[in-house]
Amino acid sequence: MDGAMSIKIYGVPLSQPVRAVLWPCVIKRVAFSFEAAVPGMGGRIGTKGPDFRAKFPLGTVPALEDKDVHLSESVAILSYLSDKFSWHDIYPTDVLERARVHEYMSWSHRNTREASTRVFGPHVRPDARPAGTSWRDEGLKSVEATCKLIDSYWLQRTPFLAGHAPTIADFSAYEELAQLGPRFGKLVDFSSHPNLSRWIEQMASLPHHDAMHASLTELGPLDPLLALDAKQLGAKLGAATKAGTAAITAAVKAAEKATPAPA
Ligand SMILES: N[C@@H](CCC(=O)N[C@@H](CS)C(=O)NCC(=O)O)C(=O)O
Repeated sequence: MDGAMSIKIYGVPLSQPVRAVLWPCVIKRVAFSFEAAVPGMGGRIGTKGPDFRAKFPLGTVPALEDKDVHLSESVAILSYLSDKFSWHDIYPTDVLERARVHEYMSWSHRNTREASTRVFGPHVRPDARPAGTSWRDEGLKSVEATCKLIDSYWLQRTPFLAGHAPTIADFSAYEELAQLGPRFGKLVDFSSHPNLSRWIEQMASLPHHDAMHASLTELGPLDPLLALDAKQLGAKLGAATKAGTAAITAAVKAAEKATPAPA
């Protein structure tokens, strides 16, 4: 394993930016502990609780603690870890390739991210559900526009978003989009976007994919969640979180035991 066990990553497996950080960490076999921090909750393990806010005033997950370093925001965390551990393949040092990573990631905040804020989130968090019925169709329209642009711009030019191999941009984008697709939430069909469809399959074939997405597999299709009452939804989210956390913890342990990857 790479690095001392001083690194703690806070979050829950159903959070997209949390998975975008955890997945490369498991692939790269960095030693870390996965600490529960539940978005929107107070108390000892909630992002609104005083302990979490004292360390991470931005109040979001993922959050990283590395001895006296406290860092929020998935892009900042991924670039910190990549530079710290010299993960030059997933965070290229080539000036243009790195600029392409940042081009995508800067754009994604008001575009790809809406797959979660406007579609996934309201399915799993009634408190984040806008009034009326149009939110879903409007959200899905924005996801369609995002898919179209990713397909015809970045993925038309190169097999992955910033070049010929996956970078932190690809991990981030996959986590936002795949959760809605045929493998998991079953709300979006990517088949009219050939480059995006090919890319989704390539990302899904990366190591530890299934373990990192066990929470989504357990959650199942998103549509039926809208018919659940608060207790039923809570039970479903609890089961997904439990399955996801167990699979991620097992993947971290398995990676610890694996022979070191070539540098
Ligand atoms: N731009 C942030 C987004 C983080 C974010 O929105 N995380 C959500 C969970 S997916 C969260 O922590 N929300 C806190 C809350 O709802 O109170 C990143 O990439 O880290």
